[in-house]
Amino acid sequence: MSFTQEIADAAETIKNADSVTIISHIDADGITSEAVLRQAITRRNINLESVFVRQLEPMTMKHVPDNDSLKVFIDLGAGQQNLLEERGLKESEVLIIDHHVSQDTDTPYQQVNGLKYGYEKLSAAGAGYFVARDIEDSNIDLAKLAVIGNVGDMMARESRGLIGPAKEIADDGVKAGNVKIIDGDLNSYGISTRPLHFFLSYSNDPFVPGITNDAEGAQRLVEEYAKIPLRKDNGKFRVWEDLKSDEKDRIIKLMKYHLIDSDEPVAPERLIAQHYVFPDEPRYTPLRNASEYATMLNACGRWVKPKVGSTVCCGNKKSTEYTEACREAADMLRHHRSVIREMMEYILDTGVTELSHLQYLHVGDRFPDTIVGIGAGMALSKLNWRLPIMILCYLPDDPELVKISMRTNETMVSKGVDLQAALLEASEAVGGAGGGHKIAAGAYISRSREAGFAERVNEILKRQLS
Ligand SMILES: [Mn+2]
Repeated sequence: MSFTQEIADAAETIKNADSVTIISHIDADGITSEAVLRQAITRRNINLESVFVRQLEPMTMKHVPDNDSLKVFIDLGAGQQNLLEERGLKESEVLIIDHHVSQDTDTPYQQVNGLKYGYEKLSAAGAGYFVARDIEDSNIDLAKLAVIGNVGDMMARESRGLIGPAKEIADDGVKAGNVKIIDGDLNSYGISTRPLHFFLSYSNDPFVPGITNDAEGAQRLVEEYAKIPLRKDNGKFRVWEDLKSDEKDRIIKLMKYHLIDSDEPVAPERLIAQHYVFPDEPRYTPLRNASEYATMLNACGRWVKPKVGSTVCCGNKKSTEYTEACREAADMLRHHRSVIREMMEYILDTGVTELSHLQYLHVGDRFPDTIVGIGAGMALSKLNWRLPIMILCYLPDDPELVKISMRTNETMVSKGVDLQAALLEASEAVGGAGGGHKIAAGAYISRSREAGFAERVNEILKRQLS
C-alpha cells in the first residue's frame, strides 16, 4: 500500500456511500478537515451529518450516531480504534483520515494516514484535502482550507514554511487562485490585523532585543530608522500586509541588526518565514491569512462552537448564515484573546517558581484548560526564556485530573530540550499520559500525584541538557 493508494481507496469509499457522518475534532485542523470533506461530499449530493468532539473517548463515542451511514473519523480515530471496536463498528462502515499514531486492533479499519509513510508535516485537513481532490479535480479550491489546517497544527513552524505534501497543497491553492504564498517574510503573527509597531513588538521567535515586547522601540525602528510611515493617509495604523516589499526588507534588515545584541547568537534567517495570504478574503480581518484564520477557528472550538467556524470555512458569502457566523467568530476571537491576555497577566503578576531547569505555576481552575498552553507560551516570551515553562491547571469537568502544559523555544530545543519526551516519561511514571512536540507538550496526571511533578520533570530536563 502507498499513501496515494490509501487516498484513492478512501475517495472511492466516500463516492460509494449513500450517507456519511463526519466525526471531527474541535480545533482549527479538525474544523477545516470537516469543512473540506463536507464540501467535497455535499457537492456529490451525498447525505451528510457532522459531529464535533473535544476528543474521542468513551463518553463522546455516544455522539457517533447508530445508523448505517459511513462514519468518517478525521483528525482523530487512529489512536482510538479500540473504542470503535468496542462500539461494534464494522470495518465496512468506518473510514479514518488522521495524522496521529495508529493503534493496532483486530479490525483492520480503512485508514488514510501519512505518518506511516514518513509525512510528519501533514495535518488531517491536508490528508482530507487529498481525498477531496481525488473525489473531484475541481475540489482544488478547498486547498486553502487545508493550508489553514496545516498551519493551525503548526506544520509550518519548525521548517518556517509548509514542506512536502503540505507544500503541494499550498501550490494547489495558488493554482486555484485563493492562496498567495509570500516567501522570505518576517516570522511573526498578525500580518493582516495588528498595527505595524505592535506586530513587530509581538514578534518573539526569535527574541529581538529592543523590539520584542517593546512597542515604542518598534515604533522608533519603523518611523525613525526605516523612515516608513506608521499610518495610512486616513490616519489608521498600517499593518504588515500594507507594506511594499522594499519597506518590509528595510525593516527585516534593521531587525537583523538588533539580533546582534542577543544574549546568545541567533541565526538571522530565523527571522524569516513563509506566509499564506488569501486574496479572496477581506483585508484587515483574521480571515485574510492562514495563521490568524486558524486562531479564529481555535477560538470557535474552545468556546465549543466548531460549527460556527465550519460555516465560515465553507464561505457561502452571500448567505446571512455566513455573515452571522463571521460576526460570531470575530466575537469569540476577541474573547479568546482577552482571556489569554488575562491569563498571561495572571502568570506575570503571581510569579512563577523557578527550579534549576524549568519554571512553573499552578493556576487552579481560574482559566479554561483549553487556553492554558497558549497563555503559557505568551508568558514565556516575557519571562526567562532559558527555562521551559510549565502551567498546571484543574479541569472543569474532571475533578480527578490535573492538566500540565509546557512550552519552550527553538533555542532550547536546539540545545537538547524535548518537552514531549520529558512529559511522556514523567507522566507515565505517575500513571498519567503525555505527548506533543519538542517545543510544546501537555500531559494529564492524577491530582493525587501532582505534588513533586514539576521536580520530576526538572530532573529529566536537566538530564536532557547535560
Ligand atoms: Mn490535527
